[in-house]
Amino acid sequence: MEHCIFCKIAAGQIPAHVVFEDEDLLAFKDINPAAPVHLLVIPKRHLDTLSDVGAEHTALLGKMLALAPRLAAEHGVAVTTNADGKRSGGYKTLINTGPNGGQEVYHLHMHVYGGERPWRGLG
Ligand code: DGP
Repeated sequence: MEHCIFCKIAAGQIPAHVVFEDEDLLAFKDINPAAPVHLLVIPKRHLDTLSDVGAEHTALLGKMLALAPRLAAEHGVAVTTNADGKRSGGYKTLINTGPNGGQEVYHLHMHVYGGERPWRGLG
């Protein structure tokens, strides 16, 4: 997509702090972080929104979601459990879809938020 900012990031035409890349996906730091860790996971191939996802994208969506725990571990926000069984850490995954979903960039992306709360606008 010619005017899509995330397509341009995926193509290396504008800079981003990339934290993961493979043949299908790119993950990079959000330019306006709302949490100490705020990453975006995108498919390299353009899809406007989650509403454009069909059965043929099931594996791609699975890859996006499965990347979250890896990114969380690499950025120090994985869920950990102590000897008493008490959990700490953790992160939030979020896909905004359409105007009422708060989507601003129309290239499908999943937010991964983590770190010390409170997070701006996220409770
Ligand atoms: P959303 O509201 O879900 O569409 O969130 C879009 C996010 O994209 C928002 O948190 C800011 C981020 N963003 C917008 N433009 C850029 C950019 O050029 N580079 C990076 N790294 N992030 C961007």
